[in-house]
Amino acid sequence: MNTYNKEAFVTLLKDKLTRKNIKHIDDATDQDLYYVIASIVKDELNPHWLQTQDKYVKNETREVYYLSMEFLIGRLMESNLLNCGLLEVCNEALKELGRNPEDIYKNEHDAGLGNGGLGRLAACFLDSIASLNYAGHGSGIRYRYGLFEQRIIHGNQVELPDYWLKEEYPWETRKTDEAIEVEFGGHVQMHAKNDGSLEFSYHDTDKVMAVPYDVPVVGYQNEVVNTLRLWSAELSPEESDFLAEANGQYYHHLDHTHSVEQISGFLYPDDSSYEGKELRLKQQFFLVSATLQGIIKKFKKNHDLPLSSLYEKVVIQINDTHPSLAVPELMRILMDDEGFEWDDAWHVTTNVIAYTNHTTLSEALEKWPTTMIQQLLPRLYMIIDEINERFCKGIWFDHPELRHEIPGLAIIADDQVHMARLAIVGSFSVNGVARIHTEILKNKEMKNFYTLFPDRFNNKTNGITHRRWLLQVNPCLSNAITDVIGPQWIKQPNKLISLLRYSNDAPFLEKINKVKQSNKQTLAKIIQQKTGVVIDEHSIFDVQIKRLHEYKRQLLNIFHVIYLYNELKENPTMDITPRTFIFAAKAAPSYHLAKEVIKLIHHVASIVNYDKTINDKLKVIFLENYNVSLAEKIIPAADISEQISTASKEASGTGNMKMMMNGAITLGTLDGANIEIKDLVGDENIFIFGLTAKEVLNYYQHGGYVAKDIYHNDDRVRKILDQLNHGEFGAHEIEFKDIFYNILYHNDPYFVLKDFDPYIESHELIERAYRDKKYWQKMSVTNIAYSGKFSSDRTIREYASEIWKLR
Ligand code: 26V
Repeated sequence: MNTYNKEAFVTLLKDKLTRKNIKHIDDATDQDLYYVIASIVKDELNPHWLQTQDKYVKNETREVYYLSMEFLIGRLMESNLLNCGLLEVCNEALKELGRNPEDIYKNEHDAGLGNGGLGRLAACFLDSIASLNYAGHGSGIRYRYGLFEQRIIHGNQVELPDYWLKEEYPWETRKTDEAIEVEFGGHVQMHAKNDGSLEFSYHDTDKVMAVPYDVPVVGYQNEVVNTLRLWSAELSPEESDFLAEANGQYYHHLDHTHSVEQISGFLYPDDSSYEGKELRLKQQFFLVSATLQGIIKKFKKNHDLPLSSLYEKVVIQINDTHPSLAVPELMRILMDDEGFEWDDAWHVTTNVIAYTNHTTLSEALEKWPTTMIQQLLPRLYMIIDEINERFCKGIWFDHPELRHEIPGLAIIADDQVHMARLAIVGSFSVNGVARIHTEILKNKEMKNFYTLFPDRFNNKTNGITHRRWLLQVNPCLSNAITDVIGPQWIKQPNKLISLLRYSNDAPFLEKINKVKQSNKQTLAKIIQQKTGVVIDEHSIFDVQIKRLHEYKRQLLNIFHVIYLYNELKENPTMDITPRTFIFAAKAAPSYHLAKEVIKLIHHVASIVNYDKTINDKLKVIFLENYNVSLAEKIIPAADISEQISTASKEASGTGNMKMMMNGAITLGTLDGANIEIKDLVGDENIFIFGLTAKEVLNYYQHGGYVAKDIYHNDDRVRKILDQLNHGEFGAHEIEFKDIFYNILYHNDPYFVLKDFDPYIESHELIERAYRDKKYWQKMSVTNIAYSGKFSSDRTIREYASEIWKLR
């Protein structure tokens, strides 16, 4: 893509600095340089951005729109530099100027427009779509506040607002001329037309402008630049004028402006339990309506085709049910604005929309109260009602064997709209995100829908972009790999498999080991800076980084730490390999038990880390404010990747893939994509323990598990729980009664005690394995070698060929 060498880049930097900042290089702050480099990158990519869009128009290319309430893109500078082919030269130039690239890149605010896995997946997908030369775009919301910033005060999580737009965000371009009006509320009038058909019009609606801000999505050195379009809510000029004219209404004006701007005000931070909050519903409709209207406008402009063939040129993938109002909204536009009959509109809609499910946790399933949709979106409610009527009638007549199942299938039931049901009925594809997850959807959670629509269901195992999660975050490992197998793996990650030939190659293993050691050293420094705790760089770095949820079982992890500590206290000379347990996790602000677990981890850390009698054999680290940038520092340094969810609960996981790709060994349950990792690397290159999904589901269905029995029979477990209950742990007197009660009196809903013993056993195996350096390094290389399958390039190819039908 580019032709700069170091000298030319230095000249360019200086030149830009003169023009933009009127400064000499020696006076430039890190921030000045950050913006100057961003401007160089934009000069480089903008022409390609325009060309890419022109090419799609000229070739009338079929395009995919990835609709998502979340895009957890993190920082873009390094990845844009990398994909433009400028990363190396820019780093060299900066070093030549005596500047540290990292200090400069960190001036970008980490864009946290997502909660966790689902939002990061969307970001990885965009990277792969562009890098594989597919025509695809993201569509989301430009939240003024991203996911809260986490601070820990006396072990407690405190949330601070994340005002990420405080400084200019260089990657976005406002497109005022492409703003779109979105209408809420009002009332619907029906008129009979001459031919007897009905016409619908809306009155007294609240109008909101959706203003797009476009962010470039740069393909890897292929001159493709796609678009991530983020919508911002503003008062429409018409409303503004109207309000301004109304005398004495100044405060009403302010108030109204405020309530409109609230729509893109903040990202909802709770990904664990669904709450029927009206503002969240407004956000969803805002995203969906603006996107669909925009798509149709563009279709009419660029194609000389009737709208009835929309599905030949456009496919819309909805990321979970959050954008599932796309189904009734597309119906509305086609019927009310474009004059389609129901059946024709339905044919188009159900051939355009495809739905991805990301969870089977019932607490997270979206169900909106009918009254709320009726009030906020009266016309959409009528359409949903009609879809439901037709769907239920269809079952009644065409599937009499399922008649008694209708209450569990109906889109509207118990005065609620079941969004997953709406999404399934209104789309042509329904996919899960890992093999086991899709099987659970087909055979359990969505069994009856699977009976009705067997061809609709399919699996697309998640992936991660190896460009960010290996090339960018672990350049030394990348170079070591390229040195032995050549650079083809960068464009074809499956080629990483050639590393198997080096899994016994002593010099290569030594090199890999050196890289890991140096990454661990770097992380140790960061840990010391952030927490003051000095850790042993040669200890096992045991990492669990993800949102805090009961089902992810950070509690099981910290119980094991307490157990080890208790053992060491009894036997201080015990010969164990030193361990560093590293946690990072945000809890939803209202998730009480999750916050208690954070507090417990800190409490354990405060005792273990300062207890001289255990000779620094154990350290517990909690890094606050987990986000993409922090993940980028931790992952290259991990030895053990903790993926210990209660089997059946973690749809896929993607952190598991990131750590595998960086040479960590998975310690995991047979859940999500862990199973597919195990199938590839084999039992001897992974540590698997615990209940299977089948066993878990069986316990839920038939009972038979009594947590108290384990408490009474296992001294190790009883000791830990009593320590929590009585505040006897260490010298401090902090109790964790809620955790204690949840386990013993709510019968340990996530099987922490049940899996405790096999978990301890696996840790013992790990300890032994780690002592044999060669053996460990071989495992590590084997994991890297097989990780190519988990590049999101593979995932996106599958979406493109099997669902999107892109060329
Ligand atoms: C749920 C909710 C519930 C209601 C309000 C707001 C909100 C926001 C986000 C979510 C997300 C729940 C689903 C989710 O994040 N699933 C995760 O998706 C990952 C990507 O497919 C997958 O790797 C994880 O296993 C899965 O938990």
